[in-house]
Amino acid sequence: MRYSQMLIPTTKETPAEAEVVSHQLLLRGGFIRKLTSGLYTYLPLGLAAMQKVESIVREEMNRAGAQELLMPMVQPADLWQESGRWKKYGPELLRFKDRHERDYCLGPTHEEVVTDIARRELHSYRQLPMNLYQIQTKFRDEIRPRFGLMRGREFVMKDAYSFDVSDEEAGKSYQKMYEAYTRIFKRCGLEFRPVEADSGTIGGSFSHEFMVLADTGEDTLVICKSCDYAANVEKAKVVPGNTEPTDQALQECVKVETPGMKKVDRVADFLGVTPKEVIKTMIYLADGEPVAVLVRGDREVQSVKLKNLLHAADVELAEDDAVWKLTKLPVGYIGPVAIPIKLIADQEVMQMVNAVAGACEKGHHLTGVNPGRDFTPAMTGDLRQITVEDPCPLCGGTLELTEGIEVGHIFKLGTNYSQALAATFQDKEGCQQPFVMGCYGIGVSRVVAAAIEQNHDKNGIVFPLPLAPVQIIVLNLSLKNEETTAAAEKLYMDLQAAGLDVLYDDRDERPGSKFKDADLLGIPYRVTVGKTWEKEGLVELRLRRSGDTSTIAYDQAAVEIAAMVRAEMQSTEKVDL
Ligand code: 9G3
Repeated sequence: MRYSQMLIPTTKETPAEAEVVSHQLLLRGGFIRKLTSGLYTYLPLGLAAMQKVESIVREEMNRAGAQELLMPMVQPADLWQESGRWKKYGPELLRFKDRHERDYCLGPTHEEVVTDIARRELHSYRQLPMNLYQIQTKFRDEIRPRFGLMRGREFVMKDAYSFDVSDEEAGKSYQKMYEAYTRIFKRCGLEFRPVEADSGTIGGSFSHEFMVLADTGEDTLVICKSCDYAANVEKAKVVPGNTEPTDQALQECVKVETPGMKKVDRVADFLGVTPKEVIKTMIYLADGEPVAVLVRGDREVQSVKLKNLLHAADVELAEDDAVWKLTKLPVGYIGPVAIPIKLIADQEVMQMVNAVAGACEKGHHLTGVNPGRDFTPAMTGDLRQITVEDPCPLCGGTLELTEGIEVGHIFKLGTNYSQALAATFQDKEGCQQPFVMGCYGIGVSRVVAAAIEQNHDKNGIVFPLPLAPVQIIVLNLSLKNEETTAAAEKLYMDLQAAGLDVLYDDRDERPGSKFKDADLLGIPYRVTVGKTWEKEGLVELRLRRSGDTSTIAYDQAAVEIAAMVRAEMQSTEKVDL
């Protein structure tokens, strides 16, 4: 490709709306342009980078025995009515009517459509296992699209769906996808961790997220320094501390005046205890119902754990005025004793002895509160946010918290969708059985952004070679000099003939701005044809990641550089699990 003829509108300034580095660099590098909120055009180099991700995904999915198909993006409402999800989703599901007034939605995912294919075309256990996948544009009407390709409303997803005769066989399909994902993200040159995840509302009983570690990730992970345990904090189980039963005598439960003391720390200070000895009572709305959630004073509630324990579709912390309106309880003085609403306690609270808690009376707290004697929760469970002080649930080692960008998510679906859509196959005994399914997603466009989050420096992107839109850029620094230009052009043609993706910078620009653009675009290999060639017949090679530069005799350059690029590509393709 000749730079002078390409649409690569690089810019020096950083657009104000771009908050994260990948969004800034994708805009500055002329890789994407915003059409409107959450909708982006992939300009030529942006599309080329995304297609590198797609081809790695396609190779590994095919290697795993999956078959590629392409389903419609527009989906008829009746399939979603059959699965019961038409009403389940709010405005995030973009719905519309066609000219015949029939209801449709833009596909945010394709469980219903693929299950409909299965029920029509898969009839016998002999046809199983089967894994069908597509790489396709999805639409989810996010309320606040931001971070460019990281959270767009329209995005490119690889979504795969497996069909098996039994849970055991479905486990094998799941494992195959787990391994394929590991290969995919390794080949993309990403530092990632598979983590146990909360399977959320799609009802699967088991799932793993694949997280690219990066500070701007929207998910918080807990990872162990000693073993390969990793989990989304929404799911990470807390090992109950083995607090030996204290021999403390149980005090009487006494009401004390705590005027204006609403916060745990203030009450603890005022009463001369630590927050660890205070029971914190938070009022949540679980599907609209108020519940009182108890955690130790120095802990935080993990709301996804609460949601899962209550099997609620939605839980949220009640605003202060809602608390008063719904419960007539004085915010800041709420406690578990004689409270007129459902009590849910974190397991740790039940070990507390002689604790402080709100008295459910303005300006008053209780001391000497003992769980089991003074209150009995309707439910107890692991509800609190894990901390780095907690031991690794697997090996007891030290935990650390880090941010991650979810680039993949795989789920065991069981028979949720096959039962809802009466999608069955005939088993060995001739009986009709519902397919046991799994579904597997990769955010293809998000992988490009995540790769940039993890691979950039002050000069711009540092593409991992497998994802680079072009592998080499050839800079001609003496455009006016016919010999130099002829040499540069020949080198460009030879490198292209060697099968490499080459960008030839033939623009009439100063060397400095060519160097800046090559760095900004993150192109792994930069070859310069200029003075050094004119004087000594040498070209300069510079590696973007390390900054290492070397000179190569012109007539060896194409062969040597092609060999280097091929060698590096092969090393990324050889992935041992
Ligand atoms: C919707 C809307 C948004 C959604 C969904 C449905 C997420 C929805 C979960 C999945 C699960 C897997 C197959 C590929 C991998 C992910 N957001 N999910 O089902 F209607 Cl508006 O999509 N699907």
